[in-house]
Amino acid sequence: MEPSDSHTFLGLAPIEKDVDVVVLSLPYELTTSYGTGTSQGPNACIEASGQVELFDVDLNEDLPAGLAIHTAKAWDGEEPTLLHQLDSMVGYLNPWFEGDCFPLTLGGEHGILPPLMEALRNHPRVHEDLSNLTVVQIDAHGDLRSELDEEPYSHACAAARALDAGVGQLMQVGIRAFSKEEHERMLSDDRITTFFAQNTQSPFQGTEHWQAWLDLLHTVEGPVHLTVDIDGLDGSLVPATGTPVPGGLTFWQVQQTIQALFDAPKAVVVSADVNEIVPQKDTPLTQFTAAMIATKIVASHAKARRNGRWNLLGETKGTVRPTSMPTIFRNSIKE
Ligand SMILES: [Mn+2]
Repeated sequence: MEPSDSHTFLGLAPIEKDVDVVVLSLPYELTTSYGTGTSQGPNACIEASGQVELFDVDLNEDLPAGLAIHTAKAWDGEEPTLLHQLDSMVGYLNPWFEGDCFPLTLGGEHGILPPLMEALRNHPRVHEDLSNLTVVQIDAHGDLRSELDEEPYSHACAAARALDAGVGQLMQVGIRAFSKEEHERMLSDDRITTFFAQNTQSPFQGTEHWQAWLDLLHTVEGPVHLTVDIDGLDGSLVPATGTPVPGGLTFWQVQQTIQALFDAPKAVVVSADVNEIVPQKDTPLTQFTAAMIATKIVASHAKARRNGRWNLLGETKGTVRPTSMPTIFRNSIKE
């Protein structure tokens, strides 16, 4: 499959000016530990989205449902070091995090989360203080390691770095592969709430645990970022992802999570990402599953907007936005 920028999300006609939803691509791959191919993931997902049904039964309308959805040109990723890449991702994301549109970012490995946090820090609803932000994480892994192979910005550390950046609350679900260090952090850091797959997927008490998760989402307040590592789904649904893991969430549990979060009366989901997408070659199942999730996110945003729970902050700035090259990550390392 040749990467190309010729596809648009959902196969929609390109738009020229006002943007309600932007689909951003971070084809970033540095530290995926097992599989390879996350750098092709965003494009494969966008291509697969052309086959997704536009009607969403919960929205009761066809997408784009009156929204102008812009598929932005992918981040080019041409930087000499990891820290340059992280800064460059922030520079790519920043102009879309000004509150005038809803950014949906496709990855790329989960290492895109720290740059997303830096872009969110400047979001007008976050007020330069990430303690105002809740991150909801669907994942097989805790991503709470302090480092992996001596690399603190590994995908296996993404959630730990988000907390280090100052995130107020981290709510995790689907979690079933983690180290002792991560488990201890889950139990000791009172900003973290973890719902383990061992409980939510139990054939006996699973329903109770699942309902408790949905009830928790209903209570979320303030700005939220939703990060969906597709390996949170059962590995049978996403066999090509970097690290497929058995025993995961069903497709419907992920849909319910998205719906419950966007429906939470006191929360505003300000951005979302779907990551660890890898194009599958024998069948497009992995990228199609990712595209279905991305589409559900956009439909749920459309519904929140229709219900008056997402208001434009400032004037929309069109489709062409200059990137920049901040020095946040490079400056964070003291030699
Ligand atoms: Mn992850």
